[in-house]
Amino acid sequence: MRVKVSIIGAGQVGATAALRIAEQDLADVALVDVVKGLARGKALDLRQSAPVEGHARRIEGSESYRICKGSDVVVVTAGVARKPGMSRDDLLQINAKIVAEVIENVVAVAPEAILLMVTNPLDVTTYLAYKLSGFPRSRVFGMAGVLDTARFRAFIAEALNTAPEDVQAMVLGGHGDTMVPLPRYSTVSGIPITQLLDRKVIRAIVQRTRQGGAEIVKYLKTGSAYYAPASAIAQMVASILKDQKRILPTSVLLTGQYGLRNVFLGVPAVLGARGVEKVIELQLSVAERKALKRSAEHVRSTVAQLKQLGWEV
Ligand code: A3D
Repeated sequence: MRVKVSIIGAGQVGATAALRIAEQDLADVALVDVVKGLARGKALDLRQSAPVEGHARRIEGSESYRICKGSDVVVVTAGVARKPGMSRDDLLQINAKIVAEVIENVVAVAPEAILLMVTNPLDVTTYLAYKLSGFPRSRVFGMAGVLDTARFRAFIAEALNTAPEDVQAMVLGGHGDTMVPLPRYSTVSGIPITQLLDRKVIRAIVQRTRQGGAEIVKYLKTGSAYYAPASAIAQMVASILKDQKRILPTSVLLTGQYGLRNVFLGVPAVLGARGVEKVIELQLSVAERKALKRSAEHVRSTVAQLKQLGWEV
């Protein structure tokens, strides 16, 4: 049986995620974008790389959501990305409107799909998608933590001159400056990084991870990161479609875990065929718990802004 992933938004992140999903032979891909011809053109280009790349994935593009029918997973990347000097929250007003339109269309054609949100501000658009879709919490969640931990892992590997994939790490919290990288839960081939790097170096890496997105925006000027975000999307999609049950940091609706409820926040979650199958609760120090609470408050204040803008969510 063929599986299908729809990607809404055929921009930098969406198109690169389509490429990774097809080339990793994970699923057929349907790309949708509101800009006429964009998704069709990119899908056609991607299809023409198939003979050389050696996969037989079907890749379609359209302005119409009809091609999303029967999707197992829908990845939402539609929206505006940051420019230099902007925070992710600055995107709220415009991206909330886009996400609302997208969700209405997706629910109509793919009511059984799992929704993976990517549009920023991530934890807030995921909350909006959850409310508007009416889907259960296990089928609406957001990608951010896998990217944030990938950045953390890459910087640790560079500092130690070691293979990046041997570095495991954990980052909790909202996708923004209040994220909470956890050096205590970060290891290289099982060795805690606190035994390999001195405190000052770890502190600098934590800070660079927090600013990881902005550092790239500053260089690119006209947009934000997309290669690593697309890798993170593909990893989460793989865990779902192959029912791998990987434990990946995911923005999920908390229902009392970590002493928090009614807020989407990055926490370790088991991702499998049913979506979010379990949330893992880590033991946190007083400082870590406080930082996570601060992060939750930040996400809540952005949701409150959404309400002030007239959204009944
Ligand atoms: P970009 O290259 O501009 O692509 C966005 C695409 O969305 C464009 O092709 C638009 O035409 C399309 N679009 C806009 N409105 C609609 C609509 N109503 N329906 C369908 N398509 C529409 O941006 P990008 O791909 O670089 O980034 C996309 C989003 O992902 C932004 O909001 C980024 O901030 C966000 N992002 C999040 C992460 C996380 O880790 C959470 C990482 C990278 C990017």
